[in-house]
Amino acid sequence: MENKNKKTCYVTTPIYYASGNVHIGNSYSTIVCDVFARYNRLKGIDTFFLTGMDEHGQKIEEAAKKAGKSPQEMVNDIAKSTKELWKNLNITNDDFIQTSEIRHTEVVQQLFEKMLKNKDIYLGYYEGDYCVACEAYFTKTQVGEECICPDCGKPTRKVKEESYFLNLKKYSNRLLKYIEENPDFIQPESRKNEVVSFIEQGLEDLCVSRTSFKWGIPVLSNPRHVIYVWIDALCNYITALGYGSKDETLYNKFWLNGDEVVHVVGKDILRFHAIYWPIILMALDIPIKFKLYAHGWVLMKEGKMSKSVGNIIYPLDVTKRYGLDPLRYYLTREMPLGNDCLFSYDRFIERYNTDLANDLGNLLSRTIAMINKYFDGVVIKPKEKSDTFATELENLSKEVINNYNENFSNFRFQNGLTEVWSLISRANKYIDETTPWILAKDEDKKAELNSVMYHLYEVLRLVAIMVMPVMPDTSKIMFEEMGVLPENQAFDSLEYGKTSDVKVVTKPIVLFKRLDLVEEQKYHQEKNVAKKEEAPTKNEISIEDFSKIDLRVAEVIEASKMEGSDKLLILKVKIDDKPRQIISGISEFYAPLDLVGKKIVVVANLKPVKIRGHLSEGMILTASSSKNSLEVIQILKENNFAKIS
Ligand code: ME8
Repeated sequence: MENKNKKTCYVTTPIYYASGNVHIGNSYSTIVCDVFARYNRLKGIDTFFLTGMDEHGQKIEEAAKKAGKSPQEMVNDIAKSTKELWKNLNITNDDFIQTSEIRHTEVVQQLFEKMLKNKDIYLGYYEGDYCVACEAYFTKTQVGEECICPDCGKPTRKVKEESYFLNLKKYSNRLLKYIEENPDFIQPESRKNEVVSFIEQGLEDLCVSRTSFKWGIPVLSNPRHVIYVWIDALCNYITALGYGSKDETLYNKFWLNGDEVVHVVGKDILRFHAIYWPIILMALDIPIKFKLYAHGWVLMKEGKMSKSVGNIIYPLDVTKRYGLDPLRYYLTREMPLGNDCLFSYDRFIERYNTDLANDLGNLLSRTIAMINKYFDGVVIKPKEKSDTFATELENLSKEVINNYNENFSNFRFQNGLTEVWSLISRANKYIDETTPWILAKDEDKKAELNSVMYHLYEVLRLVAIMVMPVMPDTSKIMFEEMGVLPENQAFDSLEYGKTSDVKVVTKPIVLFKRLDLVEEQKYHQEKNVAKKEEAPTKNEISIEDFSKIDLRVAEVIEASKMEGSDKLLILKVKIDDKPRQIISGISEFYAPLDLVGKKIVVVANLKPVKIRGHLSEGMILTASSSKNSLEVIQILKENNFAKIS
């Protein structure tokens, strides 16, 4: 339900790791938050929109060392370029927090001390496997014999250190009760169920300090320890509002007494926000004011974007060629709340041509051209009653406005935009039904023709208002082209029939120039080849090194997905008629059935290991192809089971 009494809104993005360039995946989180913030502001709701950078941790310390900079220098450089990027993407954040800022670090130290004092945090020992890339500890079962991180696939490190622990167990029942009593706390529903079953399996106390590196916030009473990066990071949502500082005005207004607090997170970090963050707040006796919107991932056809596959798309790659609003539109239109969406240039161009160039762009240019041709650019509000088609259009507008508001206030932008486009389509159909070019031939039909122009104009005006949060520049151009009076551009004029007499521009511009799919495909292919050529090869190895590898042809007999893993497949293969099992991280690139019956190449003398409890006796050879995908190397010749190395 839309909360009509809402007066304030606080919306936050995840704070991004300061370890590299922000790609279209992270930009998605920021763009949807911007859409939400703009929408709320346009509705007259006092809105505070926060984003920022997560700057501490071993990964960042190591990246800085590699770059020959101090960690502080490196994170400042990255924060600077990220701020610049958000400006380029028309992001309207009210603040940008860096977790290395004193306004944050000092408060986090105090909060940690408070939890220590209240015995919610205690000192103990941690022994286990640690993944630097994910900044997380894993159990033996999770990393297997091979000590591989179950999340990112990189090797983990053995560590034993004195650590502080956050008592999660103490709060797990209270948290479950909170989730039950607040049905909209975690959205969408499917994600909430995941969280509940995770808590029900039993929470282990969380290790919340490190002694193995320095780049973090020191524990005030024991500075040998730095505070675990997730406690540090999560607290940004309140430190940025001045909580614990001399001036808590923003905290009081937007959190404590605020009407709506929304944390937008990717599904990968839901657990941290849905379990650790509310427990930290309970321990600190701060009210849990927020709700969570967990969105899916922007995926490439090969799976997730990754540097090693070479399929990362940066937002400026897209906006430099196609403009900003088409990217903002594509991302908000394609991603249903909670699910993943695919980014491909083919799909992007299809949406651009269909929705923007054909449906919206044409409706605007045709309407303006007709108003000029038949009425010298002037639109006059008709006095007589509307015809049946117009009544239908008017009724649909009312319905669309309601549904749009309902969807946009609940973060369902895809549905909201689908509604808007249904109105655009109806208006295009209205032109065909009313045939203005025939009406124009009959002097007696002048009033009827004027009415048709008026109705088209009104639909376009409403559309320009509704797309404002998503495509602010486009909406501005539409208002200019149509000569919409300032008072009729505002959200409270989102009502059919507000326009009196106006004049449109003489010559309409092309809002979105149609793209040639073949030409664009050629452009991206050439760009990809150039990118590939730039990619550095790994260090050289000698022929002796290579000859140690025993490569064999194997036939895949069975293949299945490993339960609980997005990446791993379990393959049963036959080498010289002897069966073997091999675990391979190719699930994002191949469906199991694609592989059965294929002859492939296997490293046969790799030491057997257990991966997530499954024995793996070898490795399947794959290579990256020019299409940025990972491909299994396949044998063409039939019945060839000879050793090939
Ligand atoms: O996790 N599609 O930072 P991070 C959609 N610092 N969204 C994506 C995405 C993709 N392909 N890839 C990333 C962190 N994201 C922590 C957060 S918050 C207190 C600390 C988005 O730089 C998504 O929202 O890895 C994900 O949760 C966020 O970027 C993670 O960014």
